[in-house]
Amino acid sequence: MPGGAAPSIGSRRLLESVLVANRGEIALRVIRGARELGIRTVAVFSEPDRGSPHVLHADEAYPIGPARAADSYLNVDRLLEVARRAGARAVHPGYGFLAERADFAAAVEEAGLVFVGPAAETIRAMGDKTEARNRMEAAGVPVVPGTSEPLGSAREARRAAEAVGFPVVLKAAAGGGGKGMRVVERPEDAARAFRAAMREAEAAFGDGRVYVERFLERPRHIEVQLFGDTRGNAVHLFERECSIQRRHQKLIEEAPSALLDEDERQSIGEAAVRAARAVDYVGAGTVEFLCQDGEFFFLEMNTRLQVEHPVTEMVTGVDLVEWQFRVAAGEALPMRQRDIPLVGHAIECRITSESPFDGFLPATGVVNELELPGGPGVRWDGGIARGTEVGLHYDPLLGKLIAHGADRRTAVRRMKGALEELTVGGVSTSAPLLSLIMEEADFRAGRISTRYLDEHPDLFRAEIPVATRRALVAAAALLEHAARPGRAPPRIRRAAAPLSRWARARTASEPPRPNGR
Ligand code: MV4
Repeated sequence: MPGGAAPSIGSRRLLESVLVANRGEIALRVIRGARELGIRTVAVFSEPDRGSPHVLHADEAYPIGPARAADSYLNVDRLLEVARRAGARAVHPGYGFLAERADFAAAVEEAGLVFVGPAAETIRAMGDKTEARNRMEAAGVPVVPGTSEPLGSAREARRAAEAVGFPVVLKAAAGGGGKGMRVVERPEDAARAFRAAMREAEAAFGDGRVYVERFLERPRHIEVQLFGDTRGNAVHLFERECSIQRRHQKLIEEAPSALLDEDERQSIGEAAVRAARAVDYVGAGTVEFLCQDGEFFFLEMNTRLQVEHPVTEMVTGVDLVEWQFRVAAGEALPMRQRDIPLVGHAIECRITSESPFDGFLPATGVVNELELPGGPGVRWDGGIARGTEVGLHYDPLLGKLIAHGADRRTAVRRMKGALEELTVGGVSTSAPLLSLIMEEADFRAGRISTRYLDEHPDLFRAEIPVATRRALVAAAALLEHAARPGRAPPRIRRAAAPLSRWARARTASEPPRPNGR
């Protein structure tokens, strides 16, 4: 096996250059991975992204249109035209946008370029959730009890639901990621729910096929990172716990899961490898499982690198983007299963432009201040810089904080510190909520499920809206100091926590403190 060696002569030519068909933090991550291998990088950007970090750090960058994603990052013809003009040999889709569009993968291959990802046919097959279920079941991967074919009628829906046992969930065959799900508690509701689910699926995906699964009421979401190559090898890189999410948007991810023992870890990993082999998987992929009462069930296979891949990188030491490029160049996987280590614990917090204490309202603005944390085990994967304009055209993900430590407690402590150090000025972010979660007792004890946020309303209740709180804290500090000139300024650090901007606010006359605080 090549293990760490440079790509062979042939491969090196094949992947001499790559077009990165994405923006923000993932574009930058892919550029960094390409740089490790000496691959020339070609970035693309929409009008508002002209000055973005991913544009700055690529070897070349080309404009592809206005802000609207449909007119820029999703414009396949334009992307392929740039690839041709720049002489790129490969296309990396990142995640989101075109990453799981089988027609895009096919168009890239037809243009004579290498798609850094699985075969178009694999993307298509796994995009059809009933086909995915059937192929996994045939491969001996446990699936949630349910129907293997889409339902033909409301009458059939009720019969199927009764056979599976209530509660059930109706899902769109073309769906995924929670879109178009409908929970049904009683037989008499099945027909109406079926008709509604079909209409919704038709409207959302242009494909009204709906199937039924038994509804697991308090599951955990555990997913396994897998990797395959073109030579028939497949391995897993252990699991990630992704239960803490809101409306199917993950907030916090960890590796490994605090709730699996070694036997469970091994069997879920082996199930994921069976899933990979069943579809001759090439490249980076993820198998999602729902876990409840010591059982796990296949949910979906995601045919892309995922946002939360860094926690896997931190515990295995593997550069997953590097592996993607090597596999795309036709190399064998750099490691065998038994040589892949699992060291310590890693946590990722997603820093999004949202106001968590105002119902997660999308936040906009100009990043006018940016201080990034450091220290042992702390990593920042971001796509913003001072001056970046955050609008409403794209995903709210600004970047990710990742903390690694010898054990979960250490990782949590480091994450808490990193969140306190992080300053993003000018745009509200998820950071203050994440900071509260790092101190919450159930989270600290690993008592988490997909219902975690619903079951902890106090995380939101105590909070005055961020902007108001900042203003109040600052005003109080100034007033108190003005009333007592010559005295030590007020200790506002604790009152302002976890809002680190004000935690570190100083008045002009404050004398320096010996410990730097
Ligand atoms: C389920 C489920 C319970 N039972 N399927 C939501 C996202 C999509 N990938 C599948 N989802 C679910 N499917 C059965 N049979 C509960 C969810 C679910 C969920 C899954 C993972 C993470 C968070 C979730 C939040 C709500 C519901």
